[in-house]
Amino acid sequence: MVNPLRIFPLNAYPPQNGCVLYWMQRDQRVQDNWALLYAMEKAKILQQAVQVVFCLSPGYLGATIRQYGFMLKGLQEVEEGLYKIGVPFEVLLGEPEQALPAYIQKIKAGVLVTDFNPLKINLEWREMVKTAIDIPFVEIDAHNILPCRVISEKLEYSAFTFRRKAEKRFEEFLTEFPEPVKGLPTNIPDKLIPTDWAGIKKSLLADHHVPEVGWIVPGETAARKALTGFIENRLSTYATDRNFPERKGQSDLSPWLHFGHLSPQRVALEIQKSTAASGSKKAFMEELIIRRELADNFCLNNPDYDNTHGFYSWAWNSLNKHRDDSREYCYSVDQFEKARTHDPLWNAAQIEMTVTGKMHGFMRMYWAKKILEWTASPEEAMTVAIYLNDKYELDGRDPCGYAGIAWSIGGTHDRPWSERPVFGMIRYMNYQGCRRKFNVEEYIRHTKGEEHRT
Ligand code: FAD
Ligand code: FO1
Repeated sequence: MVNPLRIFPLNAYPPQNGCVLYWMQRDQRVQDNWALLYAMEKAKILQQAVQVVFCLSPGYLGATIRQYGFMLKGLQEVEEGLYKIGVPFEVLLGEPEQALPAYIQKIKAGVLVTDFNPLKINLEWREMVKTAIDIPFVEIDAHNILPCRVISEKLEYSAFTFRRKAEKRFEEFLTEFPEPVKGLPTNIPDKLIPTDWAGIKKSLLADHHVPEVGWIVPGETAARKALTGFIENRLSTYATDRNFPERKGQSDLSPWLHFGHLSPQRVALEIQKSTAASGSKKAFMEELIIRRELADNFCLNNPDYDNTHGFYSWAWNSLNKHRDDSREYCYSVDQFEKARTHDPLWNAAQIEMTVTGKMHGFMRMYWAKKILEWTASPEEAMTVAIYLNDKYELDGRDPCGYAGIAWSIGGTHDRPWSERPVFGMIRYMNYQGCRRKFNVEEYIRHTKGEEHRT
């Protein structure tokens, strides 16, 4: 059922007599989840039960209550959904390398399955758990339509090189999901004893100053509804409207994709089935598959995805050459954070992000490039951009974010442009350019009222 090319064994231990445990990390959903489907397939062969565990790290990459609140509500729906198919779910508090091996001993798990995540912290968790267990440990790529480790064995230079490899394998991997295996042994209680979600939320160290947002409902059900709504109402105008920040032209799916409440493969399958204009379908698939999965390739193959050492040499040399150019404006992280620059357009984008937890995709490029222009060095620009992006964006702490910020500030996946002060040959964007492209006043007015996010 699960394409063997999605399966990445992490050790060579034979299965032991015990349940198949799925350590859920990135793909926090029951539907359309290759890692869960694999665990159930394995359990059927071994005639064992399946269990699911989530290790809740109290301070994950500086996440605030905005992101944790969204995630925990999604996990609550996962617990209910798993119960309906006879699969127990448990949340372990603490770092996985401490909590998980003891839990595996306690429940006598016979096989450990997890999903794929190219971020350094998740790769480190996986390596530490691997050394502490002696049962089979398998990673399943449930997040990419094209399994990241298979579609390319190296760091791809650009969307062009990645697309060449990806497009010819869509057929092979963009398949419908099978029905989950039925009739597994189960030791589920006849009444769901829910996790103490309120207690867990209180126990988090997360910064409570970044409030949760109300315009988006977490979880699988809301995500599927949003996908249907996007396809019915906005997909046909996506190719044109998505680059007009004053319009509601994007899908708004990224928070659910980031937390795995929605499978990108499900999105692609539904887009494919739709009768929307092909130009818009093509434009959307380019972002959803090529751009998004190129970001996973970038993070898996470039450990410096979050700093200037990860830049291409042309970009690094060019930024270095202009390192001492005078900056017309130079702002502190606090001035950026409080949207106190001289530029009303930049400030509007910052306010959109801090208030709604989601900045428009076009504005993210402008926003990050101005941070390069208005900080003392590319290193400081990367630190400020990642800090603000991950503190306020619902979809922060994501490969798409690290790739998007590296593209804006370090020319990653981009080409050299004509040389200029501070930017060197990094693609430049400015206020006049935005005025030529879209209705800047309308966007600024929008973010003041935030009516588009109610
Ligand atoms: P849509 O335009 O509806 O696109 C649908 C999906 O396609 C997105 O959800 C995303 O999964 C993918 N996608 C779209 N554009 C891109 C892109 N440029 N790169 C990779 N995937 C893309 N995305 C995040 O998920 N988290 C981030 O923290 C993040 N930070 C960014 C920072 C900067 C400086 C830049 C330039 C881009 C960043 N992006 C990030 C990528 C992109 O802007 C967002 O994915 C997109 O705006 C999310 O909104 P949407 O789902 O409505 O997008
Ligand atoms: N993944 C986990 O396995 N455990 C966590 O406690 C956890 C917290 C968390 C908080 C904010 C956030 O944006 C992501 C978080 N993740 C956590 C990871 C997330 O599920 C994704 O795997 C990664 O962000 C990769 O995109």
